[in-house]
Amino acid sequence: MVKAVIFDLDGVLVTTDELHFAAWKTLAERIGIKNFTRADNARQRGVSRMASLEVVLEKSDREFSDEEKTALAEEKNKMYVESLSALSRSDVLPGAFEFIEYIKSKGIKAAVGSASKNTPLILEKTGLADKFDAVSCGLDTVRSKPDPEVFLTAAKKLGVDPCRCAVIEDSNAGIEAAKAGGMYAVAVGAAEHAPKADISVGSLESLYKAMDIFA
Ligand code: B16
Ligand code: MG
Repeated sequence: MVKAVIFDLDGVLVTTDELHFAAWKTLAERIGIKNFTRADNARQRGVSRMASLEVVLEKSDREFSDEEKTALAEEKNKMYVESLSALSRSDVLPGAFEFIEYIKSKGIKAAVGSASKNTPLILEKTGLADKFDAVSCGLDTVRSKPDPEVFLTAAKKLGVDPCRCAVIEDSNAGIEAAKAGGMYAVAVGAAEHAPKADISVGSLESLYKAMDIFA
């Protein structure tokens, strides 16, 4: 039986995925890449900032030093964080608050497992900060999804055996990370057809509605 649910953040709980895309596209254009697409952006879902930068730089004909890469990642993050200033409760995806309340009412713990180093800021701005028993994010980890580190850290903080945790993810890398950690993997949204997922749903809202029917 599941004793904890670990929620991915970007694309599962909040709509920050569009803000990431806008900031990466602006950066890409600034360095002369005109054809940075949504398909490229899809490969950035769930992976770290530096791994996301590599997806952008693949489209450039020039080489970048480590120092330049660090500066580019900082430049993108500055734009992204500026765009987060307008973030509010209305950016929480439909069904998220309700689903968190639902699992808590069943005695199931809730945690966040996100690659983002901006997780504390995003949780604060969206009114989600006090909803979780534990938060594990890019600030706690050194390895990026599909490595299971971020989810295993969440399970450890919760004091729940990984095999009793379910992960809800919108990225293929995150689904692979959940399975690598021995957890149950629920794919939502963009990850709906992830091959390794245990179950797939269109959104957190549809998952919540399905639970509610059997409550
Ligand atoms: P940051 P998640 C991930 O969040 C994003 O999906 C991914 O696009 C981003 O590169 C990564 O966080 C790092 O974010 O630059 O804010 O540290 O889906 O794991 O919640
Ligand atoms: Mg995500």
